[in-house]
Amino acid sequence: MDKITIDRLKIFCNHGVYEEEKKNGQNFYVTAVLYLDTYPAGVSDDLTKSVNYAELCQNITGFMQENRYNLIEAAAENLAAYILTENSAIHALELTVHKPEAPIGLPFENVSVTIFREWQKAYIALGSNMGDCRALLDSAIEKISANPAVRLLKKSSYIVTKPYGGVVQDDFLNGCIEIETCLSPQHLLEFLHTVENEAGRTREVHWGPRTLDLDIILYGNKIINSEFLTVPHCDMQNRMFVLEPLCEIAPYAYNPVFAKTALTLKKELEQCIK
Ligand code: A4P
Ligand code: MG
Repeated sequence: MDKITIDRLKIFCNHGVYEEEKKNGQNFYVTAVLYLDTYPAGVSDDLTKSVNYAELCQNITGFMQENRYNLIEAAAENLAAYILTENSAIHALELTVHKPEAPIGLPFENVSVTIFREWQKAYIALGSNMGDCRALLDSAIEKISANPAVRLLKKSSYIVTKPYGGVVQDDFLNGCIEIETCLSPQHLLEFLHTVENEAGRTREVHWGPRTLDLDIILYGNKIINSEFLTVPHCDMQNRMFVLEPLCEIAPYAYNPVFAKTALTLKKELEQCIK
C-alpha cells in the first residue's frame, strides 16, 4: 500500500504521570505513517481524493493538546483511533509518539512508543432465542454500528433455525454482519461482550438459551488461538445457522485455517447433512 509520512510533528502538551508534567507541559513529537491508496489523487491531482496532511497536522495537534494522558501508550492508542475514524481514506497507520524531554534524570536522546493499527474486515454471527429476538438483533446491530471504530458494511437477512448442540430449547433467530473495524480482535470481543451484556445476556448453560450471542466468525485473514478467542470461529464449518447468512453477504469470505471460502464450507456441510 502507498504511504504518506508526517515526520516528527512538534506539539507542546501536558501528558505524563507526574504533576509537574501535567502542569508545565513539554515538547512531544508525533510521527505518523499513513497507509492509503494515493492513486486516485495521483492521477487526478485533486486534494479531495487524498488526505490533507496540513489539516491532519492541525487535528493531531488539537487532539494532543485537548486530551491528557499519563502514558504515551495511551496518547498513541487514542490518537490512532481518532486518526483512523476521522479519515476514511486511511486504511492503516503506524504512529510514534516521542517524548525526548521525559523526566528520566539521565542523559538520553529520546523515548518513544510506536503502534500499528489498521481497519480490518470482520464477520460477526448474531443469534437469539429469548425475548423479542428480532428487536434484540436489530438493537445489537445498531449498537455495533454506533461505535466509531466500527463501520457496518453488510447485513444478512435473519433466519429461523433449529437449536444446534443438543440442548432442548426454543428455535433461534440468526444473522450475520460484515464490518470493518480498527479494534483489535481482543478489543472487538470485549466490545461485543458489552453489547451482549446490555441485552441482558447471562451465561448459565453452555450452548443454552440466550437473549443475544455475538461470535467473531472471521477477522481479516488472522488465525488466533488464545485462551479467550479462537478465530476463525472453531465450529463455523459445522453450523448452517452461521454459513447460510454468511454466504448471503460474503460467499467468498475466506477461512484461512481450512483455506476454503464460506461457500465451499457450506456446500461441504450440505453434503454431510444429506
Ligand atoms: N470465544 C472464543 N472464540 C470466540 C469467538 N470467535 N467469538 C470465547 C466469540 N467468542 C469467542 O462464549 C464463551 C467464550 O467463548 C467467550 O467468552 C469468548 O471468550 P459465550 O458466548 O460466553 O458462551 P457460550 O454461549 O456458552 O459458548 P459459545 O461457544 O459462544 O456458544 P456458541 O458456540 O455461540 O453456541 N443453535 C442455533 N440454531 N443458533 C445459534 O445461534 N447458538 C449456540 C451457542 C448453540 N446453538 C445454536 C446457536
Ligand atoms: Mg458466543
